[in-house]
Amino acid sequence: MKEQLEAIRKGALEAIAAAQETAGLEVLRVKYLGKKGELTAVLKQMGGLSAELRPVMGQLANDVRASLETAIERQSGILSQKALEARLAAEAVDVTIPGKKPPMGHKHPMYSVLDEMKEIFLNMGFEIMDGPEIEQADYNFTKLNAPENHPSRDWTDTFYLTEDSSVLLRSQTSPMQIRAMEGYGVPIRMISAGRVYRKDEVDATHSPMFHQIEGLVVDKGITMADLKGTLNAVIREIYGPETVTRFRPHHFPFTEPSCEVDIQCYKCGGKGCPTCKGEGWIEILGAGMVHPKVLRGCGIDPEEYSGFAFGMGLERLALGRYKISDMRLIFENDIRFLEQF
Ligand code: 2NL
Repeated sequence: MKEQLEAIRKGALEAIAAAQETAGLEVLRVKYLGKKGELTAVLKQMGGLSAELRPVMGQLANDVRASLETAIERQSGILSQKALEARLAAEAVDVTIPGKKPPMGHKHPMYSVLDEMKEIFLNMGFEIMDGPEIEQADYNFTKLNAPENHPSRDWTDTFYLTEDSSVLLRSQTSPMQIRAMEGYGVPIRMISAGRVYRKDEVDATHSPMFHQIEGLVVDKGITMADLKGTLNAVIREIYGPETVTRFRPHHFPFTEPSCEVDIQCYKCGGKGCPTCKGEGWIEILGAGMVHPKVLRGCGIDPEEYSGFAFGMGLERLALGRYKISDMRLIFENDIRFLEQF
C-alpha cells in the first residue's frame, strides 16, 4: 500500500506540475482527491490492514493528500499569475501615442451674431427677456394695435393652434415686450429674441420659422432722437464705425411714426451691386415710436411716457454679417457650410 500511495503522489505531482490551465487542474483534483478518486480508493482498503500498519498508512495517506493539495494550490497560483500577465500584455495601452482629437463643434453663426447683439445691448443697460413661442392672439396682434382685418392675422399668414384664432405660433417677438410693460411697468429698456413663425414658402430670403430680435425703451421724454442715436450706435458696433445709415418713413400698426433703417451697401459702398440688388442700400430693421394706443393698453399713460421700439430678423443680419447669399444655408445645418465660421 505504501508503494501505491507513493506512486499516486509521484504521478499526481507530475501531472499537476504539467497542468497548463485552471480547468485541467480541477480535473486532476477530482481524479486524485475526489470522492471517487485514486487516493480515496486506496483509503478504502485500510480496513484490511493490521492494527499497527493502519495508523502508519493513515498518516502517509494524509501526508500525500496534503502534498497534493499544496501542489494544486501552488500550480493554481502560478497559472492565474500567468493568465494575468498574458491579459496585461494583450490589453496594454501605450499612453504615449498621440490621441485622436474629437471633432469640436462651435456656435452657429447666427447665434454668434445674436450673442454679439445681446452683449451690445447689455452694455447699454438693456435687459434680456424670454417669452413663449405659443401665444395668445391678444398679445401677438390686438395689444399691438393690429386691426381685426389686418392681413397678418389671416390664416394664410399665421399658424393658428385653435379654431377660434385665439392661440397661435407668435409671428413676432413683440408679445414679450407687451408682457414686460404689463408686468414690470415703466421705465423699461429691454430686448427679446427668439423664434417666430409665418406661413412663408422657403426661398433664398424666406422661411416659415425665423428669428427676430426686438427692443423696447419706454421712459419720460423718449424721442425719435433716442431711437436714431441708439440704433446708429448699435449698427456701427455690428457693421463698423464708418457705416452710413438711412432712416426711411414706413408703416407699422404698433408704432407712430414708423421707419425702416437701411445701411449703405457694405459690398459696393452705395454704387449698386448684386448684394444690394442694385439699390446701394440694404434694409436691416424696422422701428418707430410706440403707438400711444399700445402704451395705454399696457396701463402706461402716453401723456407722461413715450418710447421707441425696433425689430430685426436675425437670419438676415447673419447673412449680411458673414456675406451669405441664401437663408436656407442658415437652417440646413450642413457641416461643410457651418465649419467655415
Ligand atoms: C421688423 C419691424 C418692429 C417693433 C417691431 C414693437 C413692440 C412693441 C411696441 C411697438 Cl411692444 N413696437 N416692435 C416696432 C417696430 C418695428 O419690427 O421689421 N421686424 C422684423
